[in-house]
Amino acid sequence: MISTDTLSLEVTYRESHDEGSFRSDVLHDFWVCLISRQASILGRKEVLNGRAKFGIFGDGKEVPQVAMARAFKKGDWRSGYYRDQTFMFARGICTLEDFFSQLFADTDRDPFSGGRQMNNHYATPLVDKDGEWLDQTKMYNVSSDISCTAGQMARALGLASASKLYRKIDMPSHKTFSNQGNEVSFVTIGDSSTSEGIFWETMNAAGVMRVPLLVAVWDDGYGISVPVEMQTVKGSISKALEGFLPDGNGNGIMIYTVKGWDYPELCAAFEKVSLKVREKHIPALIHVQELTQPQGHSTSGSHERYKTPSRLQWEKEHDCLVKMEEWIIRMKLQNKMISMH
Ligand SMILES: Cc1ncc(C[n+]2csc(CCOP(=O)(O)OP(=O)(O)O)c2C)c(N)n1
Ligand SMILES: [Mg+2]
Repeated sequence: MISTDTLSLEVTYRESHDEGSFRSDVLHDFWVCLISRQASILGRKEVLNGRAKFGIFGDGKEVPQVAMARAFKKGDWRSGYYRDQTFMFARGICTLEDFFSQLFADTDRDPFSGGRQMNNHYATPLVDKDGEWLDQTKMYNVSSDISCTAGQMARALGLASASKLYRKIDMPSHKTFSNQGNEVSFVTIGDSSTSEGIFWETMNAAGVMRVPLLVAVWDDGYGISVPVEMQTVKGSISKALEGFLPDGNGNGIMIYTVKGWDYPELCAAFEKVSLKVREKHIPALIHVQELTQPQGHSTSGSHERYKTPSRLQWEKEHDCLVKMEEWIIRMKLQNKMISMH
């Protein structure tokens, strides 16, 4: 276990930032992204130096996650997978100490699974220490992550269905579970995991049942070593899903595409789409494209072995932190920032 003294920087989303200026919001988000990247880099080192058994990290997926965190309100649910540390930092549900405690399987300090889960597997409690229900309408809720890819889909659908029922049926004794169905169930999934059966079953059921489900696909072009063209029809999940687009009566799934390095577009997309999902209970999918894996898939391999030199170069240039920094400078929003990546 590394000393927590060196990790006292708690990455906590400050509620006051909602009212703050655009500039300080942007710089705050960028700061969270930079801290998160350093956590990924340090995490990999800890594993390769033999101090932790395995690591899988969210590097290359930071920017869309600060955007998603802005749209994620108290009462909402996230059901996701192992890339989401930046979202967790941004929403203040995970500190660096929590993050590394789970990496080191620390049974006393890992708040998500007591050292039982792989790293980057999150959860929030449903009950207090006396076994009484917590008020989920006042919390940022995370259903327990599991390692089988796409397994998060069915749970996200169940949570979205619950909100639909709570809007339809008034249950005064259940006020701590739902604010009259005004929650959004956010689910994150990788591009290659969208090939799994449960992804398609969930999309179909969500469209049929018209539930408040928002699917975010983190598309980094690979499922470990398999490129997306060999995994997804037409090489694009948003293209493959075109038949799901809503008809004139709002039956179907709203589908949007956005580049994973485009901070202002990502913020706008998550804000606008989540508002529609929340109000109208029409499910949506945001296909977040052109993401990267600066350190490869996990600590069990090196992507230099299967990605071409030109792909590796493209990833360097399209790293979402590089792109966000370029945009900050173009917009003249920078402070005395120290580039950490
Ligand atoms: C059901 C299941 N099959 C296979 C695996 C092994 N596995 C872990 S991650 C992964 C690739 C996932 O790729 P993608 O969905 O694109 O997410 P990324 O890691 O690229 O963000 C695979 C095949 C698994 N964990 N669960
Ligand atoms: Mg992928």
